[in-house]
Amino acid sequence: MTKPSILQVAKFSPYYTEKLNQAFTVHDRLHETDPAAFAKVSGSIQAIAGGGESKVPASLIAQLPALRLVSIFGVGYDGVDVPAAIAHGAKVTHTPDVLNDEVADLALALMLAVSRNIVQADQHVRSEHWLKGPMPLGRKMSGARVGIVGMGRIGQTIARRAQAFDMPISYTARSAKPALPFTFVASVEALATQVDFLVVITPGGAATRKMINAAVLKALGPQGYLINVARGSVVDEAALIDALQRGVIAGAGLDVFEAEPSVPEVLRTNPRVVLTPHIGSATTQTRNAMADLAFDNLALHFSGKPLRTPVPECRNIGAQ
Ligand code: 8YV
Repeated sequence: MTKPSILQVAKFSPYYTEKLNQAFTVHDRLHETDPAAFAKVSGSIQAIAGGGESKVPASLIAQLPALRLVSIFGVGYDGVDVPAAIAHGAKVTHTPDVLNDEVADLALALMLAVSRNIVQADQHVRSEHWLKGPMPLGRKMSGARVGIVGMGRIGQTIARRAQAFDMPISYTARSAKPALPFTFVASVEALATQVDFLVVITPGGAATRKMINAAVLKALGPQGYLINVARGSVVDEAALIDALQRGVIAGAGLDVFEAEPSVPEVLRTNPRVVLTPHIGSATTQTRNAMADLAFDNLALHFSGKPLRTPVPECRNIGAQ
C-alpha cells in the first residue's frame, strides 16, 4: 500500500519525525527548499503537518489541490489561514490541553525569575561578585496581584498556580466566566492598572495584534511586570522596549517575540527582562504528548474517522 503524501512545514523532534516518516511520504519543507521539486509533487499532497508558529497561508493552500487536513503541532494556529483551508475543503486540527501545565509552569517560572532576579542571582554566584557583597533585594511575588489576559484553558491553569502563591487574581477575556472564582475586568488597560503582574496568554492573530500597547504598559506602571507566554504579535514590542528603557514598567518575562527567533538587541541587553526562546511547551513529556495528538489527527483523517481535536472553526463541518 502506498503511503499518503504530506507536507511538513516546520522542524519537528526526532520522536514526531519518526512517527510521520513511518506512516507517510513526508515532503520536509520542500516548498521552501526546492520549489521545482515541490511543483512536481504538490498535486499528491493530502495533508500538512505544521507547528504553532508555522505559516500556512492561502497561497500555499492553493498550490495543494488534494489538501484535506492541516494538523498543527501546537495549541495556537494563528499562522494558518483557516477560512482559506475550509473554503478549499480542508480541516484544521491543533493540540489543546496536553500543554496547559507546561505553559502555565513557564509563566510562573518567568514571574519568579523577574521578581526575584534569578538570572542575575545565578550570575552573582558564578562571577564571584558574592565575595564583594550581596545583590540588590528582589520583590515579593507571593500575595502580589496578578492579571491574566485570556482566561482559556492555559489561563485557568496559570490562575490555579497563582492561587497557591496567595495572589489575588483578575482577568480579562472576550466575556466574563461567572463560574470561575476570579474577578473579570472588561478592558486590558483597566486590568493593568489593578495588578502587579500582567500575564498574557491569549491567542495570536488579528484580533489581539498589539493589544498590549503603550497605554496598557503605562497603566501597569513602574512596579508592574509584563509576562508574555502567548504570541509576540500580542505585544507592541517597540512600545515595550520604550517602556522598559524609560522605567514605565518594572520588567518583563518574555517567551515569545514579534520576529522570533530574531530578538532586538535592546531587549537582549536589558537587565530588566528575562528572555526564553519560545519554550512554553518544550519538555520531552509534553512535546511527545503533542506529537501523539497531532499524529492521531492525521491517522484518524486517513482512516476516515472523526478527528480528535479540530480547531473550533472546524468542529461543525461534516465528514468530507
Ligand atoms: C510550540 C506553541 O512552540 O502550542 C503552541 O501554540 O506555540 C508551542 O507550543 C509550537 O507549537 C512548536 O511548534
